[in-house]
Amino acid sequence: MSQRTSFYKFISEEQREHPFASGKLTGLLLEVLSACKKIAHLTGNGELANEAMGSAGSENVQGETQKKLDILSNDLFIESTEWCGYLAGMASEEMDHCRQIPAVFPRGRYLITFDPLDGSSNIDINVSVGTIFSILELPEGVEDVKDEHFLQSGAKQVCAGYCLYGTSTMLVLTTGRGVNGFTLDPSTGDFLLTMPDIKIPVDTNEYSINQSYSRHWQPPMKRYIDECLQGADGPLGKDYNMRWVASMVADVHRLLCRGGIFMYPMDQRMEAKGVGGKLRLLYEANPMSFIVEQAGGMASTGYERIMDIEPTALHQRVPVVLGSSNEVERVVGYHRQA
Ligand code: P6P
Repeated sequence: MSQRTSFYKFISEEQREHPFASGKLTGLLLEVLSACKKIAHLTGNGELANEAMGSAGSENVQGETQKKLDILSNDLFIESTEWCGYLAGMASEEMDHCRQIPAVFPRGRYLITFDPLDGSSNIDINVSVGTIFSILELPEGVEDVKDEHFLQSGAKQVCAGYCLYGTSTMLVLTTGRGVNGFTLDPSTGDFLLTMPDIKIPVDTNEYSINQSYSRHWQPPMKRYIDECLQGADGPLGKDYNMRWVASMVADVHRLLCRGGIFMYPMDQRMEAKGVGGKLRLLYEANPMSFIVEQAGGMASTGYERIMDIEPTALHQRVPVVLGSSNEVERVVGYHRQA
């Protein structure tokens, strides 16, 4: 029998350390995990479930082609959590507007934003994808939940996490007291503590960016990547390695495990379109920033701390530079100098 700590035991012990904890967050997280297990099963079938593969023939609010699994995962997440009585409303990458919990279910005081299947463009090539989620509190005195109630800075998050559907299924979570990783034991369905108290190394020589867009980057980003490419003979005095999975959950998980810097910067294409970046603030940048900061890393747009941004729209996009703190500091310094 495994001697490892189950997620339920871990979160119950954490809850006991909060004298005023009601157990509502624990209850919500258990249903979020139930949703993630179902999504893990769905994505794990791959081509065997080919009715679930391929395009759904629709686009989401971002103008991105929706995969059938995007929509199936979104619906699974809603069905698994909306009934639990701890939520007031939900907002997803796959839904134009927020969804208030239907009156048929009891309503709680938590809000959840989520990307049900981040990196879904990788599904057809069997590369890791994941679910990202962020939990906020419904503002005092609000009864009818609207999009505006989700527009809270990342500093207001109560909890953030992701589930990575990779060679194993892993949950990584923070409630503001550090970051812990749990691996799904397929034989029991339990998430077991396998990466306690994750800390990101402050230095790195591994960067993660989609280099094919380099001609569009702003000067500070061009300067940094050029210096990385100069290696040990250049101003940074060391050789760098590059990784780009094109699945944020996978790229961020790697830097949590061994350090690194992940960047999806602003570029001229986005400026021309008047959008703030590629990645979405409420359900990609903010939850990942909370996790990275709680693991001792740093998360910036290049110009400001991501978790300080006051959101103005549900699907707002921002530039992202996050990971090993000394490396992020350097990139932020280049932006400031510019
Ligand atoms: P590109 C996936 O679609 C995503 O939102 C992130 O998970 C990932 O980091 C990024 O977009 C990949 O973008 O332009 O390289 O395809």
